[in-house]
Amino acid sequence: MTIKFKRSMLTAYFISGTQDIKNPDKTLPIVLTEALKAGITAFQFREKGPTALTGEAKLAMANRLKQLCAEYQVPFIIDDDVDLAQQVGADGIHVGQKDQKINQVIAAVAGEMFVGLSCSNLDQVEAANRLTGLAYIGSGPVFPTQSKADADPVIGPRGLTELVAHSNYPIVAIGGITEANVTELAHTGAAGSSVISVIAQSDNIERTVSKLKQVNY
Ligand code: TZP
Ligand code: MG
Repeated sequence: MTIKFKRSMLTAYFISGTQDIKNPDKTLPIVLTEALKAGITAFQFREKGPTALTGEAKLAMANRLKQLCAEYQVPFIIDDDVDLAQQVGADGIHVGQKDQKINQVIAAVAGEMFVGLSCSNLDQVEAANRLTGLAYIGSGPVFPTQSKADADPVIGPRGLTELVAHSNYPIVAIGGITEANVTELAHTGAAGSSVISVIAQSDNIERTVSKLKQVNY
């Protein structure tokens, strides 16, 4: 049984691949388990870069992470890999503007899982408004990020507010969000925040997740 999309899933959305775990004493399943215990509301498996798992190892990791999410009834989302998402029965798939065409992705997974799309400017949000079958949008980077080499220009909380105002879909903020600056997202109208490093490299995941969940959007 896949989990259906709800806006509240975007409140504290953790994104990670094995490349994002820098502490040699931790693994992605360990960090994810801590994050699930702390109350994250969604998880995206985003395996990228020169150390990325591939083939059977990526499949095995995806199955393990999906099982952990299922134990906490938290949606398991795969970044940019429709085949893998279908193989493991993911709850959602997330794609960027440079990934497989969004229309094709929506058609391929219709009725099977929900779809999220990255939009970093008004043109992209307006194009997304013309689609049917999209669940949510991810927008940013709101702040400078170390986690994505080819990130688009920083949009800031004001840019985020503008995109939210024009979007037909709930928007989750992304990029450079920390325990300190997440409060700047209050009153932007975003549905929540999505983060990599602030959880993947946290010294106290329980505290980090609770800070992310305190914001009054
Ligand atoms: N897309 C825009 S910024 C970003 C992605 C995937 C990276 C977010 O990572 P962090 O560590 O939360 O800044
Ligand atoms: Mg991508």
